[in-house]
Amino acid sequence: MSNIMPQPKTDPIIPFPLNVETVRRDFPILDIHVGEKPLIYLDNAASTQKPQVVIDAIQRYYMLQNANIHRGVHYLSQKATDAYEEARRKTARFINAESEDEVVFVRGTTEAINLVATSWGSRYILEGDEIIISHLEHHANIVPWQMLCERVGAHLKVIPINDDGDLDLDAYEELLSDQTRIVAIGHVSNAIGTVNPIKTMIKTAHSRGIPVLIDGAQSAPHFPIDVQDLDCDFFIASAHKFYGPTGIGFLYGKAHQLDAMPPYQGGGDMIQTVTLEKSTYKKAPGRFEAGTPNIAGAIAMGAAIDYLEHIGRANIVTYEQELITYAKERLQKVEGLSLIGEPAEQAGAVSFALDSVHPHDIGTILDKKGIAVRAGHHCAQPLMKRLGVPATARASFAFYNTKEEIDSLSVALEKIRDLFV
Ligand code: C6P
Repeated sequence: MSNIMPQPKTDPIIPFPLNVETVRRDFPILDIHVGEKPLIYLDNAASTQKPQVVIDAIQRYYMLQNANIHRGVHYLSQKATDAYEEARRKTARFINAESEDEVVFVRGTTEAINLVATSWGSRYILEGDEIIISHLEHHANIVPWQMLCERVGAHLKVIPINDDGDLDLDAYEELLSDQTRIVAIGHVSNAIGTVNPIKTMIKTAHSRGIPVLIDGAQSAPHFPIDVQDLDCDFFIASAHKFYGPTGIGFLYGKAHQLDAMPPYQGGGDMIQTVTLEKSTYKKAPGRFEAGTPNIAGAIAMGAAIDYLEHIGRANIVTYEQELITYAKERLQKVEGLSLIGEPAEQAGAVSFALDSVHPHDIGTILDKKGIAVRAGHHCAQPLMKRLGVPATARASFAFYNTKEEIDSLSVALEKIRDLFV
């Protein structure tokens, strides 16, 4: 295993080697058929399926715990508050944060990056300052920074990539300047699966006193994350990509960063006192959670975290690496297929083109065969432009996928090519 692939050393338990047939039974949706065909779900980078324990957690919440939190003295409110705060402790454990106060619940990755760009940005970014992102980013890690730059007259600098889809680290070092205020990079590319050497990149930025935000939307589902070991200032992920529900995710921020940031939104629950003249705010994380949050979502995200720990993060890394290696080998045997991006370290997703067949046609025909992939620009238009393609077809994997499913995908692609050539 490589030196930049995060190692599973923080796992509390490694219960058994991953048995995919047993694991699949935890996901009721994997039994459905699309028309006559059994579902083959290879769109996990967009959103993963949910195990029964997560579905149960949502149902249990509404059947037995439902009430608003942090407000009531009654039984249900206290129960809901306890469960919500327990989910915060689980999330802190999931990423090895020093304290649960460093975990803010948000709607997902997009909201978290907007929160930092708006709140942290309003405190620290001035005209002429520079923000560094990379050419691999998802729009969620581009647009909020562009909006901030437009607001204050700052500049966005972009780390280039090579033709394989790896970051140019020499160019990164050259981009760091006395004007750089923050580096915001994805851990794993959603479009082509590049695993970036973020630990080294964080160290380099920190040696110049520059904080680093990591978009972990595509790494949290695949690797154990240790924010203390990474030493990142912010780490962000969406629960729906790691087997939890939609509409919930987390923003990790180092305590000193969060405490220095003004609130993002104002309203109930985020205040200490309100008069008609002035309000004072709670400390983090409360000051960033205005209004009634997604209580059921947070609790169910906690259930997803428990589930991942039960499967064993080390098991997941080992199994998924085998799967992606197999996928690349097998897909390359399909005549006319070319992989888009061949990064040194790859996780989660494989993008490809098939002769002159449009990716949307690939996606539509595969769907008729029960195979779900994503076709398009994957919310990474600058990356598509850099790679010289308008769109790609993308297969993305979870630990419930099998080599047999990859074989079925490959056979289906061979047939699609025959149709068009
Ligand atoms: N990528 C994909 O199919 P939200 O939508 O807020 O949960 O996540 C946004 C996001 C941010 N960063 C990265 C690296 C991502 O991959 C995503 C979501 C999905 O690739 C939907 S576009």
